[in-house]
Amino acid sequence: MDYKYLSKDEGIYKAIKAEEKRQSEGMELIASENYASPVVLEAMGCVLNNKYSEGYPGHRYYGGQEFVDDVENLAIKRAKKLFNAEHVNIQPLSGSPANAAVYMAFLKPGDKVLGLKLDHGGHLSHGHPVNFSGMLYNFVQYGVDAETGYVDMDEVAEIARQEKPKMIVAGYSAYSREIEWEKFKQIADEVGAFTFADIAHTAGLIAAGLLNNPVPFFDVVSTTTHKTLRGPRGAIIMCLEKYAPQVDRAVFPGMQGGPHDHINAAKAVALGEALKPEFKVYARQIITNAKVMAEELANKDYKIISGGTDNHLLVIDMTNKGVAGKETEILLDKVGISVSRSTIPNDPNPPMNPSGVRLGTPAITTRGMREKDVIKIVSLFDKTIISKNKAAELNKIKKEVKEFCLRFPVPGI
Ligand code: DSN
Repeated sequence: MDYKYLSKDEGIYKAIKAEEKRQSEGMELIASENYASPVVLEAMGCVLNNKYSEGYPGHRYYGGQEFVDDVENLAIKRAKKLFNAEHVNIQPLSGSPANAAVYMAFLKPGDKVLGLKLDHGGHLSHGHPVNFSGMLYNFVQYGVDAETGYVDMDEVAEIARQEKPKMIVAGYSAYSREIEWEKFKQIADEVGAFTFADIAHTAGLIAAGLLNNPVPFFDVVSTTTHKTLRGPRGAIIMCLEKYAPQVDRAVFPGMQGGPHDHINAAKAVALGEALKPEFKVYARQIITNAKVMAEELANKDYKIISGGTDNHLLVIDMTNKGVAGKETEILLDKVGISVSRSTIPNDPNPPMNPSGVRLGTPAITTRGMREKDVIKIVSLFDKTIISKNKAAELNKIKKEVKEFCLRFPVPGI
Protein backbone atom coordinates (compact mmCIF):
# COMPACT_ATOMS: atom_id res chain seq x y z
CA MET A 1 0.00 0.00 0.00
CA ASP A 2 1.01 3.59 -0.51
CA TYR A 3 1.35 5.19 2.95
CA LYS A 4 1.49 8.85 1.99
CA TYR A 5 1.18 10.12 5.57
CA LEU A 6 2.26 7.15 7.63
CA SER A 7 5.63 7.10 5.88
CA LYS A 8 6.55 10.16 7.97
CA ASP A 9 6.44 8.04 11.16
CA GLU A 10 9.63 6.17 10.45
CA GLY A 11 9.47 3.50 13.14
CA ILE A 12 5.93 2.35 12.45
CA TYR A 13 6.30 2.74 8.68
CA LYS A 14 9.37 0.50 8.68
CA ALA A 15 7.60 -2.20 10.68
CA ILE A 16 4.52 -2.12 8.44
CA LYS A 17 6.59 -2.30 5.25
CA ALA A 18 8.54 -5.23 6.71
CA GLU A 19 5.25 -6.97 7.54
CA GLU A 20 4.03 -6.38 3.97
CA LYS A 21 7.20 -8.06 2.70
CA ARG A 22 6.74 -10.95 5.13
CA GLN A 23 3.15 -11.44 4.01
CA SER A 24 4.09 -11.29 0.30
CA GLU A 25 7.09 -13.60 0.51
CA GLY A 26 5.70 -16.03 3.07
CA MET A 27 3.16 -18.82 2.98
CA GLU A 28 0.22 -18.21 5.31
CA LEU A 29 -1.22 -21.47 6.58
CA ILE A 30 -2.64 -20.21 9.89
CA ALA A 31 -6.27 -21.34 9.72
CA SER A 32 -7.69 -18.21 11.37
CA GLU A 33 -5.87 -15.70 9.15
CA ASN A 34 -6.80 -14.23 5.81
CA TYR A 35 -6.12 -11.19 3.60
CA ALA A 36 -8.88 -8.57 3.70
CA SER A 37 -9.63 -6.76 0.45
CA PRO A 38 -8.26 -3.24 -0.20
CA VAL A 39 -11.85 -1.99 0.16
CA VAL A 40 -12.10 -3.46 3.66
CA LEU A 41 -8.69 -1.96 4.53
CA GLU A 42 -9.76 1.45 3.26
CA ALA A 43 -12.94 1.42 5.33
CA MET A 44 -10.91 0.57 8.43
CA GLY A 45 -8.74 3.63 7.91
CA CYS A 46 -11.55 6.15 7.38
CA VAL A 47 -12.94 9.12 9.37
CA LEU A 48 -15.63 7.02 11.04
CA ASN A 49 -12.85 6.28 13.51
CA ASN A 50 -13.44 9.81 14.86
CA LYS A 51 -17.03 9.22 15.93
CA TYR A 52 -18.63 8.13 19.21
CA SER A 53 -22.02 6.47 18.91
CA GLU A 54 -23.07 4.62 22.08
CA GLY A 55 -26.47 3.07 21.56
CA TYR A 56 -28.14 1.71 18.45
CA PRO A 57 -29.45 3.25 15.20
CA GLY A 58 -32.13 5.81 16.07
CA HIS A 59 -31.31 5.58 19.80
CA ARG A 60 -27.89 7.08 20.48
CA TYR A 61 -26.38 8.96 23.38
CA TYR A 62 -24.44 11.47 21.22
CA GLY A 63 -25.38 13.83 18.38
CA GLY A 64 -24.27 13.68 14.74
CA GLN A 65 -25.35 10.12 14.09
CA GLU A 66 -27.14 10.27 10.76
CA PHE A 67 -24.33 8.67 8.73
CA VAL A 68 -23.18 6.25 11.41
CA ASP A 69 -26.75 4.97 11.53
CA ASP A 70 -26.64 4.39 7.76
CA VAL A 71 -23.45 2.33 8.14
CA GLU A 72 -24.79 0.22 10.99
CA ASN A 73 -28.17 -0.35 9.33
CA LEU A 74 -26.49 -1.46 6.12
CA ALA A 75 -24.20 -3.89 7.95
CA ILE A 76 -27.19 -5.36 9.80
CA LYS A 77 -29.20 -5.72 6.59
CA ARG A 78 -26.35 -7.49 4.80
CA ALA A 79 -25.65 -9.86 7.72
CA LYS A 80 -29.33 -10.77 7.98
CA LYS A 81 -29.44 -11.63 4.28
CA LEU A 82 -26.16 -13.53 4.29
CA PHE A 83 -26.93 -15.74 7.29
CA ASN A 84 -30.73 -15.73 7.21
CA ALA A 85 -30.71 -14.14 10.67
CA GLU A 86 -33.70 -12.69 12.53
CA HIS A 87 -31.64 -10.21 14.55
CA VAL A 88 -28.05 -8.98 14.21
CA ASN A 89 -25.83 -6.93 16.51
CA ILE A 90 -22.73 -5.78 14.62
CA GLN A 91 -21.02 -3.94 17.48
CA PRO A 92 -18.92 -6.62 19.29
CA LEU A 93 -15.27 -5.66 19.17
CA SER A 94 -13.97 -9.19 18.66
CA GLY A 95 -14.70 -12.87 19.21
CA SER A 96 -14.09 -13.23 22.94
CA PRO A 97 -15.96 -10.01 23.85
CA ALA A 98 -18.83 -11.23 21.65
CA ASN A 99 -18.90 -14.53 23.51
CA ALA A 100 -18.77 -12.69 26.85
CA ALA A 101 -21.82 -10.69 25.76
CA VAL A 102 -23.64 -13.89 24.75
CA TYR A 103 -23.05 -15.43 28.17
CA MET A 104 -24.09 -12.19 29.87
CA ALA A 105 -27.30 -12.11 27.82
CA PHE A 106 -28.38 -15.66 28.65
CA LEU A 107 -26.69 -16.68 31.93
CA LYS A 108 -25.94 -15.66 35.47
CA PRO A 109 -22.46 -16.21 36.94
CA GLY A 110 -22.22 -19.77 38.21
CA ASP A 111 -24.68 -21.18 35.67
CA LYS A 112 -23.76 -24.48 34.10
CA VAL A 113 -22.66 -24.55 30.43
CA LEU A 114 -21.59 -27.46 28.22
CA GLY A 115 -18.68 -26.78 25.83
CA LEU A 116 -15.98 -28.66 23.89
CA LYS A 117 -12.61 -29.20 25.63
CA LEU A 118 -9.84 -26.89 24.43
CA ASP A 119 -7.48 -29.72 23.52
CA HIS A 120 -10.26 -31.32 21.44
CA GLY A 121 -10.67 -28.18 19.31
CA GLY A 122 -12.75 -25.85 21.52
CA HIS A 123 -11.93 -22.19 22.15
CA LEU A 124 -10.56 -20.59 25.32
CA SER A 125 -13.83 -18.70 25.71
CA HIS A 126 -15.77 -21.97 25.77
CA GLY A 127 -14.95 -22.60 29.41
CA HIS A 128 -11.21 -22.92 29.84
CA PRO A 129 -10.27 -22.30 33.50
CA VAL A 130 -7.72 -19.55 32.65
CA ASN A 131 -10.36 -17.62 30.67
CA PHE A 132 -13.22 -15.41 31.99
CA SER A 133 -15.68 -18.05 30.74
CA GLY A 134 -14.23 -20.76 32.96
CA MET A 135 -13.89 -18.36 35.90
CA LEU A 136 -17.43 -16.93 35.80
CA TYR A 137 -19.48 -19.91 34.66
CA ASN A 138 -19.59 -23.54 35.63
CA PHE A 139 -18.45 -25.26 32.43
CA VAL A 140 -18.66 -29.00 31.96
CA GLN A 141 -16.95 -30.29 28.86
CA TYR A 142 -17.51 -32.83 26.13
CA GLY A 143 -14.91 -34.24 23.77
CA VAL A 144 -14.31 -35.90 20.44
CA ASP A 145 -14.29 -39.66 20.04
CA ALA A 146 -10.77 -41.00 20.63
CA GLU A 147 -10.98 -43.31 17.61
CA THR A 148 -12.75 -41.20 14.99
CA GLY A 149 -11.84 -37.65 16.05
CA TYR A 150 -15.49 -36.62 15.48
CA VAL A 151 -17.57 -34.94 18.20
CA ASP A 152 -19.23 -37.77 20.08
CA MET A 153 -22.92 -36.79 19.99
CA ASP A 154 -23.88 -39.71 22.25
CA GLU A 155 -21.51 -38.37 24.87
CA VAL A 156 -22.92 -34.85 24.42
CA ALA A 157 -26.45 -36.21 25.01
CA GLU A 158 -25.38 -38.27 28.00
CA ILE A 159 -23.55 -35.39 29.71
CA ALA A 160 -26.39 -32.99 28.92
CA ARG A 161 -28.98 -35.34 30.51
CA GLN A 162 -26.81 -35.80 33.55
CA GLU A 163 -25.66 -32.20 34.06
CA LYS A 164 -28.70 -30.26 32.79
CA PRO A 165 -26.70 -27.26 31.56
CA LYS A 166 -28.41 -23.93 30.98
CA MET A 167 -26.57 -23.54 27.66
CA ILE A 168 -24.82 -25.81 25.13
CA VAL A 169 -21.97 -24.36 23.06
CA ALA A 170 -20.99 -25.78 19.66
CA GLY A 171 -18.68 -24.38 16.97
CA TYR A 172 -14.91 -24.70 17.34
CA SER A 173 -11.41 -23.39 16.61
CA ALA A 174 -9.58 -26.57 15.66
CA TYR A 175 -12.19 -29.03 14.42
CA SER A 176 -12.23 -30.06 10.79
CA ARG A 177 -15.62 -31.74 10.49
CA GLU A 178 -19.17 -30.63 9.75
CA ILE A 179 -21.04 -29.90 12.99
CA GLU A 180 -24.35 -31.63 13.71
CA TRP A 181 -26.28 -28.48 14.67
CA GLU A 182 -29.67 -30.17 14.48
CA LYS A 183 -28.61 -32.87 16.93
CA PHE A 184 -27.28 -30.21 19.30
CA LYS A 185 -30.62 -28.44 19.08
CA GLN A 186 -32.54 -31.68 19.81
CA ILE A 187 -30.37 -32.40 22.84
CA ALA A 188 -30.67 -28.82 24.11
CA ASP A 189 -34.46 -28.87 23.69
CA GLU A 190 -34.65 -32.15 25.59
CA VAL A 191 -32.79 -30.76 28.62
CA GLY A 192 -34.10 -27.18 28.38
CA ALA A 193 -30.77 -25.54 27.45
CA PHE A 194 -30.09 -22.53 25.22
CA THR A 195 -28.18 -23.26 22.01
CA PHE A 196 -25.13 -21.13 21.25
CA ALA A 197 -23.03 -21.57 18.08
CA ASP A 198 -19.64 -19.91 17.76
CA ILE A 199 -19.05 -20.04 14.00
CA ALA A 200 -15.97 -17.79 14.02
CA HIS A 201 -13.91 -20.20 11.95
CA THR A 202 -16.45 -21.35 9.40
CA ALA A 203 -18.71 -18.28 8.95
CA GLY A 204 -17.53 -17.66 5.37
CA LEU A 205 -18.16 -21.28 4.40
CA ILE A 206 -21.60 -21.19 6.04
CA ALA A 207 -22.40 -17.86 4.34
CA ALA A 208 -21.50 -19.44 1.00
CA GLY A 209 -23.96 -22.27 1.69
CA LEU A 210 -21.24 -24.94 1.79
CA LEU A 211 -21.64 -25.95 5.44
CA ASN A 212 -24.87 -26.23 7.42
CA ASN A 213 -26.14 -23.01 8.94
CA PRO A 214 -27.26 -22.93 12.60
CA VAL A 215 -28.33 -19.26 12.52
CA PRO A 216 -32.03 -19.72 11.63
CA PHE A 217 -32.73 -22.11 14.51
CA PHE A 218 -30.06 -21.69 17.21
CA ASP A 219 -30.94 -19.25 19.99
CA VAL A 220 -27.74 -17.29 19.48
CA VAL A 221 -24.70 -17.36 17.18
CA SER A 222 -21.46 -15.38 17.33
CA THR A 223 -18.79 -15.02 14.70
CA THR A 224 -15.65 -13.05 14.13
CA THR A 225 -15.57 -11.22 10.83
CA HIS A 226 -11.93 -11.71 9.86
CA LYS A 227 -11.36 -15.43 9.30
CA THR A 228 -13.11 -17.24 6.42
CA LEU A 229 -15.42 -14.19 6.19
CA ARG A 230 -12.34 -12.15 5.15
CA GLY A 231 -13.38 -8.86 6.76
CA PRO A 232 -11.91 -6.62 9.47
CA ARG A 233 -10.93 -7.80 12.95
CA GLY A 234 -14.24 -7.79 14.79
CA ALA A 235 -17.35 -9.82 15.49
CA ILE A 236 -21.11 -9.92 15.20
CA ILE A 237 -23.84 -11.67 17.18
CA MET A 238 -26.99 -13.08 15.59
CA CYS A 239 -30.01 -14.34 17.50
CA LEU A 240 -33.68 -15.15 17.30
CA GLU A 241 -35.79 -11.98 17.39
CA LYS A 242 -37.22 -12.83 20.82
CA TYR A 243 -33.72 -12.50 22.35
CA ALA A 244 -32.82 -9.24 20.57
CA PRO A 245 -33.37 -6.92 23.57
CA GLN A 246 -31.25 -8.99 25.98
CA VAL A 247 -28.44 -9.52 23.43
CA ASP A 248 -28.31 -5.81 22.53
CA ARG A 249 -28.33 -4.83 26.22
CA ALA A 250 -25.48 -7.25 26.93
CA VAL A 251 -23.30 -5.78 24.15
CA PHE A 252 -24.13 -2.18 25.10
CA PRO A 253 -24.19 -1.08 27.89
CA GLY A 254 -23.34 -4.50 29.35
CA MET A 255 -19.94 -5.16 27.81
CA GLN A 256 -18.92 -2.17 25.74
CA GLY A 257 -19.12 1.58 25.36
CA GLY A 258 -18.87 3.15 21.93
CA PRO A 259 -18.79 0.86 18.91
CA HIS A 260 -15.92 1.11 16.45
CA ASP A 261 -17.78 2.69 13.56
CA HIS A 262 -14.89 2.46 11.08
CA ILE A 263 -14.64 -1.27 11.76
CA ASN A 264 -18.40 -1.59 11.44
CA ALA A 265 -18.17 0.06 8.01
CA ALA A 266 -15.50 -2.49 7.07
CA LYS A 267 -17.75 -5.29 8.37
CA ALA A 268 -20.51 -3.98 6.08
CA VAL A 269 -18.08 -4.01 3.14
CA ALA A 270 -16.96 -7.57 3.87
CA LEU A 271 -20.55 -8.76 4.30
CA GLY A 272 -21.35 -7.14 0.95
CA GLU A 273 -18.40 -8.93 -0.65
CA ALA A 274 -19.56 -12.23 0.81
CA LEU A 275 -22.98 -11.75 -0.78
CA LYS A 276 -21.43 -11.70 -4.26
CA PRO A 277 -21.41 -14.90 -6.38
CA GLU A 278 -17.59 -14.89 -6.59
CA PHE A 279 -17.37 -15.34 -2.83
CA LYS A 280 -19.09 -18.72 -3.19
CA VAL A 281 -16.46 -19.75 -5.75
CA TYR A 282 -13.74 -18.61 -3.35
CA ALA A 283 -15.27 -20.51 -0.41
CA ARG A 284 -15.65 -23.68 -2.45
CA GLN A 285 -11.97 -23.49 -3.43
CA ILE A 286 -10.98 -23.10 0.25
CA ILE A 287 -12.60 -26.46 1.01
CA THR A 288 -11.19 -28.14 -2.12
CA ASN A 289 -7.72 -26.91 -1.21
CA ALA A 290 -8.06 -28.16 2.37
CA LYS A 291 -9.18 -31.60 1.19
CA VAL A 292 -6.25 -31.85 -1.23
CA MET A 293 -3.90 -30.71 1.52
CA ALA A 294 -5.20 -33.40 3.90
CA GLU A 295 -4.92 -36.13 1.24
CA GLU A 296 -1.40 -35.14 0.20
CA LEU A 297 -0.23 -35.00 3.80
CA ALA A 298 -1.81 -38.38 4.56
CA ASN A 299 0.05 -39.81 1.52
CA LYS A 300 3.26 -38.67 3.18
CA ASP A 301 2.29 -40.42 6.42
CA TYR A 302 1.08 -37.37 8.35
CA LYS A 303 -1.63 -38.28 10.87
CA ILE A 304 -4.62 -36.02 10.29
CA ILE A 305 -7.02 -35.85 13.25
CA SER A 306 -10.36 -37.39 12.15
CA GLY A 307 -8.66 -38.56 8.94
CA GLY A 308 -9.45 -35.48 6.85
CA THR A 309 -11.51 -32.31 6.64
CA ASP A 310 -14.90 -30.94 5.64
CA ASN A 311 -13.93 -27.29 6.06
CA HIS A 312 -10.93 -24.96 5.77
CA LEU A 313 -8.59 -26.52 8.34
CA LEU A 314 -6.88 -29.66 9.49
CA VAL A 315 -4.98 -30.66 12.59
CA ILE A 316 -1.92 -32.91 12.31
CA ASP A 317 -0.55 -35.07 15.11
CA MET A 318 3.21 -34.66 14.56
CA THR A 319 4.25 -37.35 17.04
CA ASN A 320 5.29 -39.93 14.40
CA LYS A 321 7.45 -37.28 12.70
CA GLY A 322 9.53 -36.74 15.84
CA VAL A 323 8.79 -33.00 16.12
CA ALA A 324 6.31 -31.45 18.56
CA GLY A 325 3.93 -28.61 17.64
CA LYS A 326 6.07 -25.72 18.83
CA GLU A 327 9.19 -27.13 17.17
CA THR A 328 7.27 -27.59 13.91
CA GLU A 329 5.96 -24.02 14.06
CA ILE A 330 9.48 -22.62 14.65
CA LEU A 331 11.02 -24.83 11.97
CA LEU A 332 8.46 -23.78 9.36
CA ASP A 333 8.92 -20.11 10.31
CA LYS A 334 12.56 -20.49 9.26
CA VAL A 335 11.48 -21.17 5.66
CA GLY A 336 8.67 -18.59 5.59
CA ILE A 337 5.72 -20.91 6.22
CA SER A 338 3.39 -19.78 9.06
CA VAL A 339 1.37 -22.35 10.96
CA SER A 340 0.01 -22.48 14.50
CA ARG A 341 0.88 -25.14 17.02
CA SER A 342 -2.19 -27.05 18.17
CA THR A 343 -3.21 -29.50 20.82
CA ILE A 344 -4.53 -32.84 19.65
CA PRO A 345 -7.40 -34.65 21.41
CA ASN A 346 -6.24 -35.87 24.84
CA ASP A 347 -2.86 -34.28 24.22
CA PRO A 348 -0.28 -35.51 26.75
CA ASN A 349 1.59 -32.22 26.21
CA PRO A 350 0.63 -28.70 27.38
CA PRO A 351 -0.90 -26.04 25.03
CA MET A 352 2.39 -24.10 24.95
CA ASN A 353 4.18 -27.12 23.48
CA PRO A 354 1.46 -29.41 22.16
CA SER A 355 1.76 -32.45 19.90
CA GLY A 356 0.23 -31.03 16.75
CA VAL A 357 -0.08 -28.20 14.29
CA ARG A 358 -3.17 -26.71 12.67
CA LEU A 359 -3.14 -25.74 8.99
CA GLY A 360 -5.73 -23.80 7.02
CA THR A 361 -6.37 -22.72 3.45
CA PRO A 362 -8.35 -19.40 3.56
CA ALA A 363 -5.29 -17.18 3.02
CA ILE A 364 -3.58 -19.18 0.27
CA THR A 365 -6.92 -19.46 -1.53
CA THR A 366 -7.37 -15.68 -1.42
CA ARG A 367 -4.01 -15.42 -3.20
CA GLY A 368 -5.36 -17.65 -5.96
CA MET A 369 -3.60 -20.91 -5.08
CA ARG A 370 -5.39 -24.01 -6.29
CA GLU A 371 -5.07 -27.80 -6.14
CA LYS A 372 -1.71 -28.10 -7.96
CA ASP A 373 -0.30 -25.31 -5.81
CA VAL A 374 -1.44 -27.09 -2.66
CA ILE A 375 0.48 -30.18 -3.80
CA LYS A 376 3.58 -27.98 -4.08
CA ILE A 377 2.89 -26.45 -0.64
CA VAL A 378 2.68 -29.90 0.97
CA SER A 379 5.95 -30.90 -0.68
CA LEU A 380 7.63 -27.75 0.71
CA PHE A 381 6.12 -28.47 4.14
CA ASP A 382 7.35 -32.06 4.10
CA LYS A 383 10.82 -31.16 2.81
CA THR A 384 11.13 -28.71 5.71
CA ILE A 385 10.22 -31.32 8.31
CA ILE A 386 12.66 -33.82 6.78
CA SER A 387 15.43 -31.19 6.67
CA LYS A 388 15.02 -30.06 10.26
CA ASN A 389 18.72 -30.29 11.11
CA LYS A 390 20.10 -29.14 7.75
CA ALA A 391 20.58 -25.37 7.73
CA ALA A 392 21.72 -25.19 4.07
CA GLU A 393 18.72 -27.21 2.91
CA LEU A 394 16.35 -24.98 4.94
CA ASN A 395 17.84 -21.90 3.27
CA LYS A 396 17.18 -23.43 -0.14
CA ILE A 397 13.58 -24.18 0.82
CA LYS A 398 13.13 -20.62 2.06
CA LYS A 399 14.15 -19.28 -1.37
CA GLU A 400 11.76 -21.72 -3.03
CA VAL A 401 8.88 -20.63 -0.76
CA LYS A 402 9.58 -16.98 -1.57
CA GLU A 403 9.77 -17.52 -5.34
CA PHE A 404 6.59 -19.55 -5.26
CA CYS A 405 4.65 -17.06 -3.10
CA LEU A 406 5.67 -14.00 -5.12
CA ARG A 407 3.78 -15.48 -8.08
CA PHE A 408 0.53 -14.87 -6.13
CA PRO A 409 -0.10 -11.23 -5.17
CA VAL A 410 -1.56 -10.42 -1.75
CA PRO A 411 -4.65 -8.17 -2.00
CA GLY A 412 -3.94 -4.75 -0.52
CA ILE A 413 -0.16 -4.97 -0.93
N1 DSN B 1 -7.15 -17.14 17.72
C1 DSN B 1 -8.17 -17.76 16.92
C2 DSN B 1 -7.68 -18.97 16.24
O1 DSN B 1 -6.53 -18.99 15.84
O2 DSN B 1 -8.42 -19.93 16.08
C3 DSN B 1 -9.40 -18.05 17.68
O3 DSN B 1 -9.77 -16.95 18.44
